Amino acid sequence: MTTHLLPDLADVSRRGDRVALRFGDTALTYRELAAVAAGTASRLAGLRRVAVWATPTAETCAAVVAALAAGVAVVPINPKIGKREMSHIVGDAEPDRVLAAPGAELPGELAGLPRIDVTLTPPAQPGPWPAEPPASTPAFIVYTSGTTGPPKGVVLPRRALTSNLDALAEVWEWTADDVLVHGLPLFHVHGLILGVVGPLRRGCTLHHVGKFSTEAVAAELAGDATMLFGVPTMYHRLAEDCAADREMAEAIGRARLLVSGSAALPATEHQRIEQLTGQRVIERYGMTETLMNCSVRFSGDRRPGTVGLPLPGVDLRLVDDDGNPIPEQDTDAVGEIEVRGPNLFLGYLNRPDATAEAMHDGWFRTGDMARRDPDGYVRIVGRRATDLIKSGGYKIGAGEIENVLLDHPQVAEVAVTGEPDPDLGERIVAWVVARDERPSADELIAHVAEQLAAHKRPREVRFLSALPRNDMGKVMKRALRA
Ligand code: MLC
Ligand code: AMP
Repeated sequence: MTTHLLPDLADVSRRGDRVALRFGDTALTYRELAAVAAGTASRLAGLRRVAVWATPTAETCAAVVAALAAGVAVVPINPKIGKREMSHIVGDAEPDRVLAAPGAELPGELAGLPRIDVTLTPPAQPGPWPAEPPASTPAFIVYTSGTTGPPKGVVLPRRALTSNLDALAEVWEWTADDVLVHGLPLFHVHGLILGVVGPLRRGCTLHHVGKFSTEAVAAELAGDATMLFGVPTMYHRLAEDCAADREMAEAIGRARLLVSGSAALPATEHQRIEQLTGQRVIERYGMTETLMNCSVRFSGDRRPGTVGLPLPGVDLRLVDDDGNPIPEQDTDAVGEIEVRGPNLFLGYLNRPDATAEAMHDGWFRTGDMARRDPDGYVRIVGRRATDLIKSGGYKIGAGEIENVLLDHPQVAEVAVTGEPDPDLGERIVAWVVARDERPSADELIAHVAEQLAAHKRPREVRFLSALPRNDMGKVMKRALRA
């Protein structure tokens, strides 16, 4: 028997008339989505990978489902991507086609690829759903920032999706009766794999609000939505607005499940949401390379500041600085999290060196530091690399921004750091030593905005006469932050 990645789309006799997706006024049932996707899938047969212009729309979901049906890997593209990232991704992934909504204007190299417009009109005679590809077939190539250099393409096989989404369903008691709401972007694991493939695999309904707003998600939870997915910045904004709006707090309180991830949810925020809405947020911990590793169970103790237990099927250990495993009973020790299981990626595209470096005796090195509570709950306490910034739930490599700023003719030296921010978790700060003529902060921010995605722009630029360096000449970023 084949296990389909998307059983309710492969066989619409199961739940065909149920709404699969709703974006604003646009809704598609399982039957309609299956017909639209099968039509596009027939045009993708035999291709290796396709880029998808990942606007928050039903067309993006239809394009992704079509590629998954055809067994063709999806490279989701942030529609606010900058020029430099675009050149890198198109050159590195070499997509055979680009899939986009009709009328969407594609920039740069993407516009040069053969294009397939994805419409929501089902073909007159929808073809059959293609046979299920092997579980090891790449499903997605998601680009993620490292500490230095351009983003790396994380190749995720179908088995990572099926095993991980089923593990989440088990621990969250997530069923076809749920209605998920979120306003996450559709070019990362959180919004796209958990937030779109997740509900479609469960046979439940997704209501996507387009651009996130507290009002939009509250309106859905006041209606028939049962679950909310968000990053801590979204929960921070919900807490702020619920404090001023009783009706909003009541709407959020009606949810069956509020899930936070992609960055640490501060314990104070967890407690504030509980006080305002009566709901305790469930925190889960994941990564592009591993999908989800840990979560608090639906029926478990929702303690603030922890990401709960490893998911079924995921092996997790903490290792010390020498790479030796720390015994589970040692609840004082802090170590790096390493994981193993069917949830892992296949490797970084075209980067066997980086893939090998990320592995340790068959375990994936996450770079996240944690300790364990006596009952095994994992508490993330920090990150190994100071050059990785998490802002609004986006991972941003300091080196990528530094390289762009160094290309500016008036920048002599630069260091980029993340500073604590009550809304974004961390905000990007650029420390700049100017040449003879000092550019304005706005000019430098605009320079970054042209080359990189919008969320990689520094929020602040601070000018210095010299950067603090150690005896080796290396910039001491901790001294800057202090
Ligand atoms: C940014 N902007 C600036 C600026 N920096 N404008 C002027 N000067 C600057 N320095 C602009 C942006 O272009 C945007 O414009 C607006 O300001 C806000 O930028 P933003 O960074 O997008 O923030 P905001 O719109 O406030 O959105 C907050 C947010 C968003 C939480 C909605 O950060 C978000 O969607 N985060 C989700 C990230 C995510 O999905 N991560 C998952 C990774 S997967 P405009 O025009 O757009 O308003 C992963 C694995 C796992 O981590 O475990 O899940
Ligand atoms: P990304 O590479 O964008 O997938 O980001 C993955 C990183 O996000 C992880 O390595 C963690 O540092 C961070 N992260 C994700 N979820 C959590 C969480 N619940 N708590 C703390 N950090 C998290």
